[in-house]
Amino acid sequence: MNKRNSVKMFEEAQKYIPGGVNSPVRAFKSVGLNPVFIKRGRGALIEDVDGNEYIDFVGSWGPLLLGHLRREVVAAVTECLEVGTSFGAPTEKETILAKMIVEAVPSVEMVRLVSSGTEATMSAARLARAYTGRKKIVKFEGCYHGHADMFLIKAGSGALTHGVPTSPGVPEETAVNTINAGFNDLDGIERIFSSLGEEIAAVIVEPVPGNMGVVPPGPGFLQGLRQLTKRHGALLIFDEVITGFRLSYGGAQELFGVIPDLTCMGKIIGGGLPVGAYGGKREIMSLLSPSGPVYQAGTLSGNPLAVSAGIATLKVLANKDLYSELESKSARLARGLAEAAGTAGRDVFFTRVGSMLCGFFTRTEVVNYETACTADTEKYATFFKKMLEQGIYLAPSQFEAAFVGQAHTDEMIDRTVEAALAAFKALED
Ligand code: HOZ
Repeated sequence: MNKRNSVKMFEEAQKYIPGGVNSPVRAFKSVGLNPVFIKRGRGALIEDVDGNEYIDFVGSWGPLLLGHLRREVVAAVTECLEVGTSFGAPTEKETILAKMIVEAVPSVEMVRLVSSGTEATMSAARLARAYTGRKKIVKFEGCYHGHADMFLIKAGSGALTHGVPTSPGVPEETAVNTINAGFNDLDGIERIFSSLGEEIAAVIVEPVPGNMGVVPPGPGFLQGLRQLTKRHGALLIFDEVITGFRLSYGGAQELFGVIPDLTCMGKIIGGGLPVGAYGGKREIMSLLSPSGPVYQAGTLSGNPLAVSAGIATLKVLANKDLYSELESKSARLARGLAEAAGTAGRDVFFTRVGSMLCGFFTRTEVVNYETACTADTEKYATFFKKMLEQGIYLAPSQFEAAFVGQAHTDEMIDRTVEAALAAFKALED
């Protein structure tokens, strides 16, 4: 496989951009390669700058549920480009998108649009602290809620991939107000509440963590969090930046029937353009400036381009048949991969919730951060490389999800399974 142009571009990028990438997860460092530079995408396919084509299971890390260059999204963005890209003043489209989110997501009565998932989570935490008058935030080891200081403690995603789950630069004074709990461990969190209950402003959780690989919540776990937080006067925040509009039109909260107080979103609601949002009960959201005293702002918040792409995407997703098609395609892929690993005699623990999948190179059942960390990352690196060589673009890290999208065809899924069989067979014991 020719990678000459990617190599050249990466060399140049490293001179001006730290590590040559603008977000660490894009580097192929943990799989021992240089990243491929992408030239274009269409549907579920991407092409690199050397003309190699790949079936894309990263989908820009989640936003592209409808694939690259989806017709309706391109049309909406093009139309917007012709009338103006940003005004720093309200536009009607912001209300249209906000209304669509309110109608879709069970917990959301009001929503504030921002520009990234990180902004959404850090603002939701501020709001929770203001509402409860308490300081401490409980999060789960291996969950990733963007890169605000308070969340970069035992975090997942690139932080875990690159071996620094707790980032230097986070002041101790900040860290003392973040409490880490074990995902899927209700007893542990009950203990935390019995000793610090009065001080906890909120529990924030990815209802289906997708940043330490994919880890399904065990039966009753999310329900238990809901009951505990209610009992102790703390808020429950769902970080649905990945799961929102992916696991169902109403997100993970609709799928699991658990309604948080606040919900953070991003990715899909921007249709591939930069966006974030947080929303929840009117009583809480009304505390936000200018209707209340809690400050949060942004020059490009709710910018017309991202909002247009988001509206176009949600309009397509509102056809709920799409979710059952996604489910059957994802099940086909999961089944095929498990059979391929079995045929090749490899120990891989597969997880899947809807169109989020992961294969952990371990015999251990993965239920939390600790068990996710039993995965053999070197084996994953070899597997990744062999898949890439066969034209399959997976996340360059064991601790990320593979995303199935609407543009993946059965033929592409079957081709991926065939490639995986060859890759599993080629792994050394
Ligand atoms: N949640 C994404 C990765 N797990 C974020 C993408 C990024 O950090 O660039």
